[in-house]
Amino acid sequence: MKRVLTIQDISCIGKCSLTVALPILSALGLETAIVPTAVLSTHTQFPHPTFRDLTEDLPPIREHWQELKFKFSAIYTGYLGSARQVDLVLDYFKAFKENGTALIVDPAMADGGKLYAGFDPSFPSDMKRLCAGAEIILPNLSEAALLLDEPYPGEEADPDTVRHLLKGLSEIGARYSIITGVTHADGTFGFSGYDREDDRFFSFGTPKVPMKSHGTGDIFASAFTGLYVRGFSIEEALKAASVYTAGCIRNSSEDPEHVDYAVNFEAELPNLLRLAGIIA
Ligand code: PXL
Repeated sequence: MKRVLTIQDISCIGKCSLTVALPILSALGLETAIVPTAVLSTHTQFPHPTFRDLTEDLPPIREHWQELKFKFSAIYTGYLGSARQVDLVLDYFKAFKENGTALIVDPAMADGGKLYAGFDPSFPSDMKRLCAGAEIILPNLSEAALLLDEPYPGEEADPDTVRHLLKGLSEIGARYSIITGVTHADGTFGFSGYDREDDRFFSFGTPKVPMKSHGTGDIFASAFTGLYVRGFSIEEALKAASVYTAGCIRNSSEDPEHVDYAVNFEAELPNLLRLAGIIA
């Protein structure tokens, strides 16, 4: 069984970060190692979450695993709380990167043009250092603009602006830059990407469901990571992750009991397993 490491916070209620990454990667048949960076009572879309910082646990966990010679097919990082955590995560990249270890960074820090509550305005420049060490980065439009210190282009950024942002992101260093939450010219909603080595743009979308939702970036990044590690090409993994994420949003929009702080990713796990070819 392939082993994936994911490093991000635990929001005890909120259906984001580790509480979606772990079930999604496990459902995809991958051994999932976790490094929790912090424990919050809820995600930061709720007022006044508690926050227990676990920064000082990062080095000893890494050192223990190095002694035990653990290997990982991928390291996938999400929400991180500070510049120091970025440096400590870069130490994980250095310690465990081998031929074939995919380094995937979702620079989860903003939405709607604004940094999440609690972040220092200097944090995007720290997250940029982590992106420079990755092979694949998955920012949304807000995060892409912040990483490049450019103005937020709005939810419906035009294709030229998206391509401009992708080119800028590619100069940070990752081979693949993917912007999520893009509305395409035909009205579909999905991602746009750029492969720096092949100088190639690509994009994909599904019919837009008019519902504002949280945690969908984490669902997308987790499903993408799992499908990619299972052997899907980058583009096929991105497309299937996009179809799954859109299904989660649609499921919630049709569920009269859906919560307003997250989407029904659980109900759509069978669909993810079908997309992965695990079940018929
Ligand atoms: O879904 C991204 C995310 C992850 N972790 C925490 C968050 C958020 C988004 O608000 O607050 C703690």
